[in-house]
Amino acid sequence: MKLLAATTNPGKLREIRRILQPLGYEVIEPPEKIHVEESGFTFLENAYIKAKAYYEHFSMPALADDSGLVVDALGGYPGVYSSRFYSIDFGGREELKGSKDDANLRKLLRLMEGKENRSASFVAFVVLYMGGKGFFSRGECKGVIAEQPKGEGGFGYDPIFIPEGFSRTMAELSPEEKDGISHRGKALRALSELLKKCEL
Ligand code: ITT
Repeated sequence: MKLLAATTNPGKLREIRRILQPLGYEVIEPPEKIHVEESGFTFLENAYIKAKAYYEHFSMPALADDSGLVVDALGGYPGVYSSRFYSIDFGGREELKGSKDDANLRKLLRLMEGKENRSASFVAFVVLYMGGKGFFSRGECKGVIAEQPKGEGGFGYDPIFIPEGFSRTMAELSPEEKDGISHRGKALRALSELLKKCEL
């Protein structure tokens, strides 16, 4: 089955491909960027909005992932604001020196200074939309926020997230290790099971 990856994030695209290809899906990169207003208040709403927008623009089954880091000591932030956390009012804006990912990490570490409870979860909702029909699933990976960034792998908040059962950050894990425990890995494998049951 051919699926269009409804994302502009190259880190996500790489992982969606890596996880779904061995399960028999061909993951297509969008031929052009489209702008989609993520106006939802939940991961599921935003994933649905993106999948539907790509389906309507490119006329093929579209798979969206809306995900983020949910930090307990910050009342669930950055959550749905994960990709633009540096720029929102909550906790004060962070200056954009270097990449967005760096600014997001700096802001999160600043807000976590002195916090004893460092527990957090990566959460992903994935939606496959194929016109009239849609399927979704969810995946979660629990862990803690590290004191300092470490590692070169992955993307986004990976250098400051230590998954449960590990003493390394997500950015220090091999791609196979990350996919085996990640929110995205869990959500996509669950979606694949669902599609099999529906004989799709
Ligand atoms: P698209 O909407 O185009 O897919 P995006 O990056 O804006 O790209 P989201 O709105 O879903 O996607 O934001 C997800 C953000 O959450 C992402 O930019 C990272 O900052 C963070 N994130 C999600 N999954 C992650 C992962 O596996 N490792 C590290 N950070 C992750």
